[in-house]
This record gives sequence, C-alpha cells and structure tokens, in this order.
Amino acid sequence: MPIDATQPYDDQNVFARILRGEIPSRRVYEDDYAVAFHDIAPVAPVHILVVPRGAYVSWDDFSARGSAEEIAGFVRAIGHVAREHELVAPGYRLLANIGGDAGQEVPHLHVHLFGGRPLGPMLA
Ligand code: IU
Repeated sequence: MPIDATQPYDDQNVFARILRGEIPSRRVYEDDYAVAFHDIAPVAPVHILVVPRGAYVSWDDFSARGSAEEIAGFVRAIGHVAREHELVAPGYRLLANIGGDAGQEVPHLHVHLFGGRPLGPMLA
C-alpha cells in the first residue's frame, strides 16, 4: 500500500525497526549516517537498500529537514556501497520512490541500488 509522503514519521515502520536491530536484515554496510542491506525481494542480482539513520519519511522530508552533514554522509554512503560491490565500471542505478504515485511503501527514506546486469531503459 503506497504511503502518503507528507505523513509524520512513524518510528514503528519496518526500516526503523531494522535500524534498531528489532528485525533482522542482511546488512552490507553501516556508518554514522546510513545503513545498507539487501532488499528482501530483489529484482536485480544486486538490489540493496540504503537508508539514513535519521528519522525521515522520504527524500522530500530529508531534503527539507536533513542537516548538510547528514545529507553528505548519506550520499557518500551510497557511493561507498556501490564501489564496494564493484558496480561503477559496469554501471548501476539509484532510485528513490517518494509517495503514492511513485509507489513508496515503507515510510522511511530508502534509496534502491540496482546492479549486476544490464538494467534496460528507465521506466517512466
Ligand atoms: P519502495 O521504494 O517503498 O516501493 O520499496 C520498498 C522496498 O522495501 C521493496 O523493494 C521491498 O522488497 C523492500 N522491503 C524489504 O527489503 N524488507 C522489508 O521488510 C519490507 C520491504 I516490508
């Protein structure tokens, strides 16, 4: 069920619980700003979700309220995960769904990192 990206942050959402270690995940990276783990329903050979540690509903919320330090740290973490998985040379894709029309389902900002095969043209 797609979310309303304007809703207040719900600290019981599944990614908040993954960040707190209440729900297991297959973590591939973590630092002060971000945690990255394998998507439970991968659609590419590499399908990793990178989430900021801070409580942000969506990219919109993060871009409005996140500190410059958090934003820089999050962006750097995404790049680090891509390089660690040797995705830069073959290429990869980043995607963030924001709200209902984009089909965002979990109300904690996450960036999808896809790679490991030719990904085809971008969908509308
Ligand atoms: P979306 O951008 O909100 O549409 O994507 C949510 C993703 O979170 C989706 O690819 C799910 O497979 C993934 N996911 C997960 O990895 N672990 C979970 O416990 C749940 C969803 I719920």
